[in-house]
Amino acid sequence: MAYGSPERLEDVPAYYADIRGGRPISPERLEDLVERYRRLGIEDGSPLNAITEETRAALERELGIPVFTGMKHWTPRIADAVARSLDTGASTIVGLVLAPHYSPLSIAGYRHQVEAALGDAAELAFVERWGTEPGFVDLLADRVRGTGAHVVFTAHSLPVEGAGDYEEQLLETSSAVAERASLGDRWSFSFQSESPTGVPWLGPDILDHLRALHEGGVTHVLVCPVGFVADHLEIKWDLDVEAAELAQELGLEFERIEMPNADPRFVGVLAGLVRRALSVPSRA
Ligand code: FEC
Repeated sequence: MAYGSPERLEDVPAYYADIRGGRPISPERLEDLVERYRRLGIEDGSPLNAITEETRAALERELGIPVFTGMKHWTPRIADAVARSLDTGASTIVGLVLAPHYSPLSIAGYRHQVEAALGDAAELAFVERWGTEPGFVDLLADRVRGTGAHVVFTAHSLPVEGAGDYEEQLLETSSAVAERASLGDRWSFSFQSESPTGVPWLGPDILDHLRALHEGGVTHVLVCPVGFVADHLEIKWDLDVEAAELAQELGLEFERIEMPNADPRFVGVLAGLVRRALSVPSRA
């Protein structure tokens, strides 16, 4: 399962309405979102949907069992993926989200959609969190090892209220990667992509964090997102445009790691998670 992304600019209002789940939408926020998607180039195709399909197909080849995509906020819907899985006669379904860290405000929503569609038609083995999966930690460590830069690990922020132990999990992944890559103390963590919803969100935000690093004498930053696995709006806009522009203003050298996307090594990590879930169906 993945977050999902609009395929065309005309889809953005319906997509945003789905994310808001019936809560009001400000016309300015919608306009701003359409503009971000325009600049992301979705008129030529959504990077996230294409990468998700590539990952799905590679995982299916690797596992030799049917793999279906279900999107949280767009089509194909999670309910469609469950229906297609049941059509194969499956007695157990593995639920795997392309986001490593659990929170009641994020992964639980995917799980609810699967459970609602599945009922008791088959057994569910749901992989709830996998942020310290050794293969994933190794993959990220290989992308930051040897850098002369200060490494900033990032993840999507969430409203403080109800985030559970999300921040602890993110710090656990970040410190595991830092240790594996022998970064010493040349790393820190910040959140990104906060929305102005009128409630407090987890911080610090990456923009404030870059200013603080600059004031502290850091001159070169390598950003390593740990809470996302693919190139999408939050990477290609929030980091590659917004954060990069601020870094340029500050005179900070700014780089970002390549995302795992459908890298065969990453697909191997996902396959391992599915195999383990299938061998312990009582995790459901
Ligand atoms: O490329 C794309 O088209 C989709 C990129 C995308 C990903 C993503 C992942 C996460 N989100 C998470 C939490 C929230 C919360 C809100 C929220 C709002 C948005 C909006 C867009 C959007 N998110 Fe997202 N998210 C992506 C895109 N997200 C667009 C709406 C416009 C905006 O605010 O900028 C606030 C909802 C509200 O308004 O109440 C909360 C979390 C993740 C990482 C886990 C996951 O992938 O499921 C957490 C990718």
